[in-house]
Amino acid sequence: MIAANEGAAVGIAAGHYLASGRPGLVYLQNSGIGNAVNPICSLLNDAVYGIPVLFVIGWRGQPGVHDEPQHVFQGEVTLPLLDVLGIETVVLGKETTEEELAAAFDRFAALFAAGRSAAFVVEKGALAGGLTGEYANTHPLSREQIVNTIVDATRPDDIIVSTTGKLSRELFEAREARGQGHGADFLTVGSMGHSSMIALGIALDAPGRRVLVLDGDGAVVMHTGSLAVLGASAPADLVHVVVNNEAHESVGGMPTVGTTIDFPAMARAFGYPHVFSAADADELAAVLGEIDKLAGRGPVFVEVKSSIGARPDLGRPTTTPEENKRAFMVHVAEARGR
Ligand SMILES: Cc1ncc(C[n+]2csc(CCOP(=O)(O)OP(=O)(O)O)c2C)c(N)n1
Repeated sequence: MIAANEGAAVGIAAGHYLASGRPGLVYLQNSGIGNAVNPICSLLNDAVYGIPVLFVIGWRGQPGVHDEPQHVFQGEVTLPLLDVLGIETVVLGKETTEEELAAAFDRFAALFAAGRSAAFVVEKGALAGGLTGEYANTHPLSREQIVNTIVDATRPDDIIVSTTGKLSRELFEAREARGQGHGADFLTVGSMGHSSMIALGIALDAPGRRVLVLDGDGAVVMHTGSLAVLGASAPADLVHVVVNNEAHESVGGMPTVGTTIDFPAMARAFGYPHVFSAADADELAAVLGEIDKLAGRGPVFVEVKSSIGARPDLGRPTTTPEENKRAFMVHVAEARGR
């Protein structure tokens, strides 16, 4: 079962234990430990209910293994963090033997019997195989085409906040291809699900500036409550675009509940006064034209349906997050002074 976020997964596993007496297994990337901290401390811990869960945690940013900047610190603190959270860990690597694995399961079984949780922390490449499913839908536009179309429809003063995953990489490449520089874009390389709130913070402090959020369906599902706050805050020049490919494409394409959500109805319910949905290039062009006429009357919500996939040779930002922050702050300040 694919949860809305890692804390929600802990909730499902806890419910499973309460109903069956058997510990649930929660599989996550270490980026999501933060989302799980609250239910680990105040639900699972044996000072509270003592509900056992087996965590299987992918270790991005393991010290000594090169990884992207958003994984470096999280990778460094993964084992100490789990220790502080009272979760015993066993690291699984390519060299882990069957005997070591069996011993770990014995140890974990004893912990579970005592209402404690435990984690396998999985090094890169330790699990053979991988996901075999092929994920696809019938939407004609790729996420990269959508990003390029939106970039071409923006004005020099516009601010873009883009979501975690390949969308931000595609935005970076779109700017490179146009020789435009990257100052207008805040690439939310980590902090999945928070780009719309970063944009809200910017919009409240930079009134009159158009702020576009380029979000993902998985990211929106992860922290949907934020959209209610955005709708209620009513930033007049914020345009919230959700590229809905019905999948966590950036990390393997596993499905989200993007197919079952009526995003336009949701946005209306959350108080966005102008709501659109586009499923192909013509519809997207028409919607972007409409949005131009709505200056100062937002927030505007746009769902754009997207196929699942990315270019195999898609690059990564060649500037650091720190450089991105500095250039972005200059862009926001300069345009504010105009
Ligand atoms: C809290 C957290 N959990 C998991 C991840 C790993 N992760 C990075 S991108 C991504 C998928 C994002 O899905 P979506 O927003 O639908 O965008 P798509 O990749 O489909 O463009 C995931 C799960 C993360 N970075 N942070």
